[in-house]
Amino acid sequence: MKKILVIGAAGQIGTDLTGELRSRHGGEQVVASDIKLAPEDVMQGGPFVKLDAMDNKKLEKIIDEYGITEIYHLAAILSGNAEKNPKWAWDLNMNSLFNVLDVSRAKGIQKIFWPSSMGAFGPTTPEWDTPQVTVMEPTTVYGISKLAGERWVEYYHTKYGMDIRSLRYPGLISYKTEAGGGTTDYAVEIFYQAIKCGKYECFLSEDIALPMMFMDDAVEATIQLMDAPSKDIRVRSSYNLGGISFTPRELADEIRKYIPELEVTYKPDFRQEIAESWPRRISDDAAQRDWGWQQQYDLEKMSRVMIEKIREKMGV
Ligand code: NAD
Ligand code: AKB
Repeated sequence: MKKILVIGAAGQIGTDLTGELRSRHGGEQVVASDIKLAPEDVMQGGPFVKLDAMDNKKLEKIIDEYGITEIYHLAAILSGNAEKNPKWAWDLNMNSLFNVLDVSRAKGIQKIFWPSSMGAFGPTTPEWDTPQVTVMEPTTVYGISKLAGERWVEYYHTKYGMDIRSLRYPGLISYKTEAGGGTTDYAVEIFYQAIKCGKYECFLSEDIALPMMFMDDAVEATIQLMDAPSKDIRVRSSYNLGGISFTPRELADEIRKYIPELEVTYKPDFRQEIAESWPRRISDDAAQRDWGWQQQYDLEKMSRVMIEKIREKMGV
């Protein structure tokens, strides 16, 4: 029987993904782990263990103790935080991946999920409808670590026959857990600020389009990729996911349909340069072709659910 370990389960993706995996496989089948304690529902919904993803001995112990067969390795330092401390981010992003790959190889783990990002692209990548295979010259430490990670997961698959699967997520938008220090965080923060006080100061310019995705789509894509027959997985680095492309101004206009008084000011900081180095819109033709990927949320549907759920959460 499948027994799953989620590493980084307290984060933005981890909280949603752990919940969904538990509802599909049963709470006891999914062990959540993180270096810090997770939100209440993750702590209560099944086993939780403290784990530093760099600690190979503890990882081995957890795999043995729980009979783990699959690992979702989500722990990482995101783009904005990584630029503040590049060596630390490189160390965690790369060495936690090596740790998971090497321990998994030794323990015969059947399947691994590790996320890449649109951050693996760079300023020389075609910025509109970015294809699956293209120029990749990232200029951020985060992007460099994701591109290197993509090459390594393909290497471990080719050399050691390991079943590792990966997605290049766009910026993810969700209401359960705050975004974790990335360049696309504005698209989560703006909803909270709009509902809380009707004002938001955006750290990107109003006209920079970026690919984004609602969390339900991202979780569905992740599970669909992991459930696909191995013969259908033809990309062993990381699959593009397209998402929805919009600018901060377009998102603000959409939110104003619910909160007409919303005032947004724009004060671009160091993250503007990161955003400018990423694609404007990404093609996920390969994911559609290989394992039938179809996203469900557009800007309108995503914004409606975000407003409704955050209002509910804040009791407004
Ligand atoms: P997050 O920052 O919200 O969560 C990461 C989690 O990892 C945190 O709970 C943190 O406590 C944990 N962590 C940090 N160091 C750890 C360590 N040493 N050991 C164990 N846990 C540790 O990030 P997220 O948004 O949930 O992203 C998860 C993954 O998805 C990352 O690899 C990220 O690069 C990738 N990704 C995220 C997005 C996005 O928009 N959220 C987009 C593209 C890719
Ligand atoms: C970030 O902005 O760093 C992340 C990502 C797109 O990888 N949200």
